[in-house]
Amino acid sequence: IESNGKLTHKKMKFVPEIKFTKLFINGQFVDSISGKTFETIDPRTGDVITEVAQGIKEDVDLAVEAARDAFDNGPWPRLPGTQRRSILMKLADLIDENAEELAALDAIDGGKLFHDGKNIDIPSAAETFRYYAGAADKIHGDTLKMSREFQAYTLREPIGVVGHITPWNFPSMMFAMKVGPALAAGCTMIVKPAEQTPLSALYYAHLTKLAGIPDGVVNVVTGYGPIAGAAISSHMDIDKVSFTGSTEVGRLIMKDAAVSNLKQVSLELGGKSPIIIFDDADFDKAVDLALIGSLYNKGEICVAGSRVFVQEGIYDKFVKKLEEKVRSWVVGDPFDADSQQGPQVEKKQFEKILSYIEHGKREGATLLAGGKRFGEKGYYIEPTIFTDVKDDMIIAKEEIFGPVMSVLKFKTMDEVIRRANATKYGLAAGVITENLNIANTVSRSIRAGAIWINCYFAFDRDSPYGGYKMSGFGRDMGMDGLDKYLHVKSVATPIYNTPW
Ligand code: TXE
Repeated sequence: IESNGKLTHKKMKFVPEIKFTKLFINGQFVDSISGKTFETIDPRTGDVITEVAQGIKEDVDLAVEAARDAFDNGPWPRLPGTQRRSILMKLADLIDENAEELAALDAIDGGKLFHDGKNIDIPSAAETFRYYAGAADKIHGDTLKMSREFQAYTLREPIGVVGHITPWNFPSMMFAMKVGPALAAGCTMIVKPAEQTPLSALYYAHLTKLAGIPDGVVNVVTGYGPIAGAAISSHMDIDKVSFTGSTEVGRLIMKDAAVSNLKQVSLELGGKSPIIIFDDADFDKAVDLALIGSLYNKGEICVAGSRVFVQEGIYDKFVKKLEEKVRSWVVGDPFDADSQQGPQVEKKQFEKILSYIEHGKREGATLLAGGKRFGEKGYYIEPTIFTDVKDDMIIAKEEIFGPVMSVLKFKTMDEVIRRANATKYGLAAGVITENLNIANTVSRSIRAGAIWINCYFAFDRDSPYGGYKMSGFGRDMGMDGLDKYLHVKSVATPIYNTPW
């Protein structure tokens, strides 16, 4: 508390101790069979944080063996739902108790804002476990009305051993939204976190043990995608792979699944989501939503509203206001309470984003703000806004996954629906208008998994999300996020001893 009575966390720096760096297999932290490790890097500086065990195919085999045994012979799938519920509730409490440590790990490993982690990501991860804990004792099938004389019903059973392959942009939420429903369903699993951000997943592994989840149910194998990840997608004894990441790798995973054991696949992939702002929109709110939509989490978010369509009547005024507002957007160390944007996750992404910015300049879009790296150390990029963007420019078509907004002008609703849909992706869309008819029409016309009217990022544990088109298929979160870890089995008994 400052002398004027104001509460400030500005100077707070929480440097976490790195406690877990080994693979978590069958309830134990172990080295990779190969003895290999890899470096995980702090994007604030480019310095090595620590070495982490590098899982290879043989490590994945061991993890799958443990998960298979836990599924076929262990208690987890057979526990009454109420007991799974209690354990998941305990896990959620442990996550809350360790929120600072987890948020700090995601901040040093992924450049994520510590205060967002502590106040949003980690509490949401805990709440996601509570949400699915509440579902664990309500998983049941239907009674069927067969056309013949049968007594028949469906059972909903856990799908088996699941492989979760996750990205680096929301390490904590990814763990919760994949592991939470799979555990509630009674599955056992192997998690392969992204090589850029392995630290918090190992910490969550430790918490699953503390919560009382039996050995072998949750295994975490850190390592590289083409090695440990591919060993999961092509494994003969994994029943389902749940993937979030690039469209390119999603394609490989589906191919691996097809040529191995035809395991089930769900994919949550890239996006190029539009935010459509009509003349009648609440102007200030629309400007804020456009900024948050494209800059939140440094633009490293699959549903980033990176194409901002603004109707011609307010276009000039809107651009002026954006320019004014972006000046007060704070880029800085993720541990500073004032920071709104930390460093990009890694050098490769940092360079990719800067090269997209160069494309934008070359293609003739107007650079309204930003356009280069921020500072001299680490992977920070200035919040960047391009205006006068045309639909066929690369920056309007490809996923940049960085703090880069493209502003495009439109005239009519029909025109903007057509243009907003003219993308291979379909993850989300924002519609900003006071007109109910426009809001309803646009919502039904946009081919995307989530439509946010007069808001953006309306994420919730009860709200399923996922893609249309090349943004993938299957849903995370909500009850749909649980269904994908369940099989439906039909059971029938003849009533009058019918012979067939
Ligand atoms: O993703 P990858 P990258 C997009 C975003 C980003 C681009 C590339 O546009 O710029 O993808 O990011 C594992 N078999 N998104 O290269 O490679 C990998 O180890 C099996 C959008 O980091 O798809 C990691 O765990 N697994 C996205 C995970 O896949 C493999 C979030 C994701 O990494 C593999 C992240 C293989 N052959 C990036 N190769 C979103 N939808 O939110 C890699 N992996």
